[in-house]
Amino acid sequence: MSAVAYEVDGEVAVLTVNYPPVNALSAAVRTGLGEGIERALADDAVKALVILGGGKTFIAGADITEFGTDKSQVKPALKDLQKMLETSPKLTIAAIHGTALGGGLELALTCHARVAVASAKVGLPEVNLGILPGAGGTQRLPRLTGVDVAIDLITSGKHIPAAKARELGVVDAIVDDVRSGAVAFARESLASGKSFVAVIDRNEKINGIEPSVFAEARKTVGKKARGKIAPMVIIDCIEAACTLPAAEGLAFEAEKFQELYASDQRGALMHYFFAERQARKIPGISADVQPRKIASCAIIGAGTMGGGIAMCFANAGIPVTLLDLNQEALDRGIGVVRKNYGISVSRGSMSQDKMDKALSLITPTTSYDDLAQCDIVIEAALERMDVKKEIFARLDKLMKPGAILATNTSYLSIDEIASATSRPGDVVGCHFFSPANVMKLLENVRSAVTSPETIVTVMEMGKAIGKVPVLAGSTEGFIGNRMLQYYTGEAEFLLEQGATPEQIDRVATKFGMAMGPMSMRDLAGMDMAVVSRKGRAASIPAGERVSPIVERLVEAGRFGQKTNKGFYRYEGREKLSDPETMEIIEGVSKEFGITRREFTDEEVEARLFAPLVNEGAKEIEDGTAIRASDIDVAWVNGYGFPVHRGGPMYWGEKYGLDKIYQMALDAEKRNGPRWGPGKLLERLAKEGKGWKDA
Ligand code: T1G
Repeated sequence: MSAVAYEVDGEVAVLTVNYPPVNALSAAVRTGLGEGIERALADDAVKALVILGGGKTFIAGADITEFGTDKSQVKPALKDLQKMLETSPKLTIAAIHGTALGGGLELALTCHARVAVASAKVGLPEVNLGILPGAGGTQRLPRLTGVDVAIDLITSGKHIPAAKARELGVVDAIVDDVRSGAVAFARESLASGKSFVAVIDRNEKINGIEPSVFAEARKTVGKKARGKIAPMVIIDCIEAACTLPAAEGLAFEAEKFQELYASDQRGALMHYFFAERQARKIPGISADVQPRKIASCAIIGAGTMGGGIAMCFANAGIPVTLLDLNQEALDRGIGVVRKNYGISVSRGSMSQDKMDKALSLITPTTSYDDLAQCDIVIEAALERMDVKKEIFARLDKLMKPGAILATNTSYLSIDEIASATSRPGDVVGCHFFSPANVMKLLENVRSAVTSPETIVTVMEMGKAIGKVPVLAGSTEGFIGNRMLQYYTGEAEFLLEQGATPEQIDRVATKFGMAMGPMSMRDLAGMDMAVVSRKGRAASIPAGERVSPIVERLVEAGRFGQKTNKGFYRYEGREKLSDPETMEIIEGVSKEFGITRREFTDEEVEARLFAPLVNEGAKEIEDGTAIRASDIDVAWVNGYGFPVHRGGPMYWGEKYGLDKIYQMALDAEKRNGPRWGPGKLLERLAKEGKGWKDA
């Protein structure tokens, strides 16, 4: 059966793509479309063609799963279909619902017109895969929207709603029903004898563009790109659209597409695309385990985390009851939420009525009784086991049967917290990352007895509130923080041995991290780090040590940004080096009899990131992480690891697991037993294998 259904409705041929889940332009779809278009063009009774997506969406792009396979070479190619449509003597209409993305939108741009239902979205998100719209997107979109909008849309990959697309001229009409609206649009256009100019032949918006427009764009986009190469090449292509004849512009784009396709970044970004979706698949839980409905949420603790988590649910339209026993803390918490929303509104990233609606969904209370009927309660109180067990014992008695009892703890044992209740199967960790309303990662943490239904529920919930969920086992620090201690620990050892905070942070940010480890310490506040390190001192084996640099800085009153000095000195937003920091660091080197030396940036980079890979391998070994790619998803979304390097495990495999293994042996000698390699890494390194063989 063809992947494209063909029907004739009066004088209009309707081609419906049926290739779930997203009607990607697979070989089957391209074949079906080619046959359908030829059939319509050959039928004299047919005066117009409508191309439609069956199921939930229009065409969401080329079929990424076919990339690099023979199927991607099967004719007709997308460009052949585009040529048939763009030169068609008969009217061609793209009828859009769901999302028209990438090659899907590029196909639509070669139709004479595009109609969409109001809920539809369009976009060219290829940049997120490390490539660019290689079927004319960089040449046709600017001809409709103008250069500035096209640069913003294509370098960001964002999806825009149908109304905005209509305003920009990407869509010609908004219709109520995608199919009948498109057929009616075709009939009206035929009846009125309306003529359409092919998008590729419209030049009024790309003529006479000053070169400074592109120079300016390279500056602004370059800052946000943080080492990604595709955005800059996209600007080159859009500039070519403005400076070259159409055919040459298309050829230029095709050449640049191939260059990007061959890049390491494309490999890493495609790895990440599938990794994020794979993370939602939990082995051992059958597909018929249904998630419980989460239509209401309770949060305990109106501090920074509790308020941020409340915003996540309110933004998703889920009513939240926010509890704090202390009215003043509750008022402060609600005040912070209101301020955060206000900032979004003033920045234009949120409308006033969206803010008002979200705020109306958050109900503050000081009474536990108000939580009883909520579908999930998330505890975001003090990071102390005794406090958490007391709260969970109380929730156990209070919450309705079937409610999910979740804790936002960042490293405490879920099993132990669950032991305070009579329903341990309903207890789970839902670890959000600060600021919770911004950071995408939701680290769901299961105990040994968390039920499959509870797991499926919080994984679905994560996606529903716009997070990227990853499931972790409950070892100390779960997936992310357990690895983080080795990254920050090695950074501090490097400081003792001769590196400087400036060098370490420069190497980390050049690698693509959102922020270097020393700056991260200053932002988070080192006084807090000293408290939690005291709490975890028991887990440091005898004979091993942690660098005391952080403690020494705190003793000197250098907590970080909150005291205007930490590793750096802060004057307003200015971050400055401070000789006092080096005195403290050199004092520690002396105290431990360490002779300081110079480090190359390459050595600092390897020393910073290799321990992440080593500990990640141990997490796969002990089941804390289901798969290496889950660790990549956690670090990209929770710790600012550069997505164009695929994640720490992807990077480590490319760097060479044999080299990582050797570095772990060296670190073991230097820092102690916890730093040595695990059995899995040793096996993979010695066998020359990768994570798929884990
Ligand atoms: N090709 C193949 N499979 C795809 C796919 C695609 N383009 N998009 C999604 N899937 C799979 C996905 O792996 C998952 O599979 C299932 O569909 C549901 O996805 C020539 C060269 C469309 C907004 O980048 O943004 O066109 O895990 O969980 O949340 O210039 O999927 O179920 O087995 O994400 O409802 C450009 C990428 C391609 C769009 C739907 N297009 N996809 O979101 O579902 S390159 C894209 C998305 C290109 C041209 C270039 C989202 C979505 P499984 P999902 P969702």
